Amino acid sequence: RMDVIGIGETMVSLTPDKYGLIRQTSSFEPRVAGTETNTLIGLSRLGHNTGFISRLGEDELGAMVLKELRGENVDTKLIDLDPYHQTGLFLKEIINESDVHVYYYRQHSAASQMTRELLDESYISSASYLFITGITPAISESCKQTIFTAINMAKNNGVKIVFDPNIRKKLWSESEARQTLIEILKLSDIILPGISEGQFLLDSNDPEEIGKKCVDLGAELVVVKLGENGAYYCTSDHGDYVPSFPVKQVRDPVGAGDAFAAGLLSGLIDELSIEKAVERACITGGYATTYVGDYEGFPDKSRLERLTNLSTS
Ligand code: CKP
Ligand code: MG
Repeated sequence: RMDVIGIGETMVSLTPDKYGLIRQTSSFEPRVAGTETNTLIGLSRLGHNTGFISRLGEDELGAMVLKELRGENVDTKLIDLDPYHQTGLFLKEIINESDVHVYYYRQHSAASQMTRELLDESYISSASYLFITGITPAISESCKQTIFTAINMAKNNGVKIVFDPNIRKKLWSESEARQTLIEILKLSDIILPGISEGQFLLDSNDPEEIGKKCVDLGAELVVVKLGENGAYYCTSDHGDYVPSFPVKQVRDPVGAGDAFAAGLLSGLIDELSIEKAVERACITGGYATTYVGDYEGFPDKSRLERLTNLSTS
């Protein structure tokens, strides 16, 4: 049995070995990155069973992604290899901790060629949660169709839909993004927006109002990410704020949202109360920013235990 299955695109990212403009670097560090696998890796490190549905180029970068996912215990059975299209790539420029830029080289990538034929209903139905983000439907028309088909398969089998809007304006037009993501919001059981995403999709920057609007659209749980201010969560009958995990030095904020999703789902799978699960999300999300790399700093079980004791003592 699977706990969480994700669908999306995982790429290789190249980051200059020191802070500054890309043009000034003399060497890059290669890493593996992609929002869905970041979250799945976070969950696997916490002892949960995860699987990823995707397409990779049959090339060296694809081999690197596969090796990494297998090393992190993410099931790769439903990753297709494409002999005609390449694995996506992006450059990550860190000027300083609060000024980070991402440049994609992912057009016509192997993942963008994903079609719904890749989906296997029995695989999806074996999971408790299907983790979706707003990046996959932005990659291509066939990826968008694949996402909606996967959501249907999940819904037909009682698998809960967890949705992180992750809006990437570099990948599609604002109007298409808004229309598609609102459609997915309506199909989601758990929604994890940030404030800017609430503003873009629901015309509000108030966490409580964003939460209420998502619940009105049908979500059973909404957790609004507030960065250094923690998070606000709500269901149809209860809502509250949870403080952030204190972080001494942020090194790279990219991936914090994915770590947050991993912590939350881990807490729910472990049957913690919603409040405790959101606390876990704040710990994993905050801690992840102290490492360079999208998921490198995600805690494993024993580190999470130590961090949890720290945050409650
Ligand atoms: O919202 P986050 O900073 O948690 O997401 C980061 C990921 O998938 C990163 O790994 C990158 O590859 C991406 O989002 C993306 O496609 O932008
Ligand atoms: Mg995000």
